[in-house]
Amino acid sequence: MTYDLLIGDRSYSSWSLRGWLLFAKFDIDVTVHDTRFYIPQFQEDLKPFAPARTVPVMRLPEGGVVMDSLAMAETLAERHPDKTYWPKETKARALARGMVAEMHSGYGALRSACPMNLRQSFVDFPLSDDIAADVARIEQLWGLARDHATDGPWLFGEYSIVDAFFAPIAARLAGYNLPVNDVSKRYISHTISDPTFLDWRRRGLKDDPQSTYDLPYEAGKWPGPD
Ligand SMILES: N[C@@H](CCC(=O)N[C@@H](CS)C(=O)NCC(=O)O)C(=O)O
Repeated sequence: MTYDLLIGDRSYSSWSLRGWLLFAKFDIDVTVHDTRFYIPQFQEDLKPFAPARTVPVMRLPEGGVVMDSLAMAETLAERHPDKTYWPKETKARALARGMVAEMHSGYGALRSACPMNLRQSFVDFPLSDDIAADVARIEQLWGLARDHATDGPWLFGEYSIVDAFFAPIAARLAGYNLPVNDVSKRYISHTISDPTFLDWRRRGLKDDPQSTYDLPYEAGKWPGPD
């Protein structure tokens, strides 16, 4: 028996990407169930995962539903102590938990103006002060994380929950062509070139696009590898 995971549109569902990375990057067996937004079937697909109302949501192999990406992350970390879901070192782990919590509840300006869209970039997206403030805060935290990093290219060196949670942020910074410093550029490039991310993105490209995510900016090619 494996976990079951329900996810939404791979090109657009940032929370689904986070939830899926929690399995894919840590080599945890899972049966993935796909649904799509803006179709009546979405509500039907959610029913076996009651009481969840959003994706991602997972079911434990023994039964029991865990909704919400943050609850999923904590549950998987608790159930798989052999995997380095959180950084091992105490101070790094404290910062990592705070970063994930802040990501989960924060960066509203960036998230609402720049919905994740892995199909294309927006070359002339206008940067507002609110979005610039979110980006500055994210870069501050990424810099602090790198100060704690062990060997490795991820925020704390080795891949952790923090990287799963910031992957869609990295994709937004790249896709909306937002100005970032060199540390961020390297991290973003690493994130959107990672084979696991590429696998997710390629599968999403096979779906029909959702016009809801069209925005009135000049569209360009996706900035990462295909
Ligand atoms: N706090 C939730 C957010 C989940 C969420 O908003 N999911 C979106 C997709 S990215 C969704 O299911 N939207 C469909 C709806 O609200 O009907 C989490 O961390 O999992």
